[in-house]
Amino acid sequence: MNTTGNFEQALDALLDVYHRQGNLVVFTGAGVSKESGIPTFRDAQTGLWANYNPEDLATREGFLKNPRMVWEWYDFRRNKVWDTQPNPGHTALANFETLFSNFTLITQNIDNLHQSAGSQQVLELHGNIFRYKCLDKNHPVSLDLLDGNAEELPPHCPVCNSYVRPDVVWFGEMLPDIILSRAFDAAAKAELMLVAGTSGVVQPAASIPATASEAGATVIEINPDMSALTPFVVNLFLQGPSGRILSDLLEALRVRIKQPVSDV
Ligand code: BJW
Repeated sequence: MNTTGNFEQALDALLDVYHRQGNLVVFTGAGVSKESGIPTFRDAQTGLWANYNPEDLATREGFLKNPRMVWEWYDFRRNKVWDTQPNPGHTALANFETLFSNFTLITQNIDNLHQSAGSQQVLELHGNIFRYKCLDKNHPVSLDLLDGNAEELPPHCPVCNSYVRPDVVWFGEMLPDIILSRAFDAAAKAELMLVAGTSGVVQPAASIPATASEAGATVIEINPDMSALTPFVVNLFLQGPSGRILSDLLEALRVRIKQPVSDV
C-alpha cells in the first residue's frame, strides 16, 4: 500500500474535525502498548499466543481446568505491566482528549496505560487486569481485603466462595453491556475514527470500525502492518509504530492550531 501523503491527509482530517467540534473516536489494541514493552497477542515470534494456548489461559474452561496456573499467568503479566510506563502514543491520545470537544477512547487493552498517561474517559471493552471479580457471580473483589494465604491460589470470594479471577473478558464471554453499547453508539456518531495497534480479528470489538465506516466516518489506521480491517474499512493507512505516529500527529496539529506544548 502506498502511504505517501497519508500523514498530511490524516492531519487535514483531524484539523477539520477539530475546527468543527466534530466527533473523534479512537479505537486501540495491544499494538499501542508494544512500545511500552508489553507483548501483543498474535505476533508470530513475540506475541503472547506464540508461547501459550489461548484456550488454556483465556477461557473459563481453561481456568476451571487449571485455576492456579491461570491465576499465576495473570499475576506474572500484571507484574510485568506494573513495571511499564505509558509511551508517547498513550500520551498523545490523552492530549487529544483535552484538545477535541467530542472525543471517545475505546480500548481492547486491559493494561491501564491509557489511564496512566492521563486519559480520563476510557471505554475498556475487555476489562482491566488490575481489577478482580468472582467466577460465579461477578462480585467485585479487592485482594487487599482478603486474608492472604499464598497456599490457596486462586483466593475465594468472601461473598459466595467461588474462585476469584481477573476482571478481564475471556473468549466465549460477553463484553460488558453498557461499555459495549457506548462504544458502538460512539462509533455510529463518529466523523473520524483512528484505529491503532489492533489486528482487528476479535469480535465483537473488531466490528466497531466497520460501524463507524458504515455511518460515514473517515477511518485512519495506524499500524506497522496491515490488519484484517485495512482492506475493508480503512480510508487512510499510516504505516509505522503508533507511539511515533500519534505523537507526530499531535505535534503537527499543535503547530497548525498554534497551541503551545503542555502535555497532560
Ligand atoms: C502495532 C505495533 C506498534 C504491533 N504500534 N501497532 C464472530 C465471528 C467470529 C468469532 C466470534 C464472533 N463472535 C464471537 C466470536 C468468538 C471470539 C472471537 O472473536 N474469536 C476470534 C479470535 C475468531 N470472541 C469472543 O469470544 C468474545 N465474546 C463474545 O463474542 O461473546 C458473545 C458470544 C459468546 C459465546 C459464543 C458466541 C458469542 C470475547 C473476546 C474476548 C477477547 N479477550 C482477549 C483476552 C483478554 C484478557 C487477556 O489479556 O488475557 O482480548 S483475546 C486478545 O485479543 C485480547 C485483545 O484485547 C484482543 C484483540 O487483540 P489485539 O489488541 O488486536 O492484539 P493483536 O496481537 O491481535 O494485534 C496487535 C496489532 O498491533 C497487530 O496488528 C500489530 O501489527 C500491531 N502492532 N506493534 C502500533 N508499535
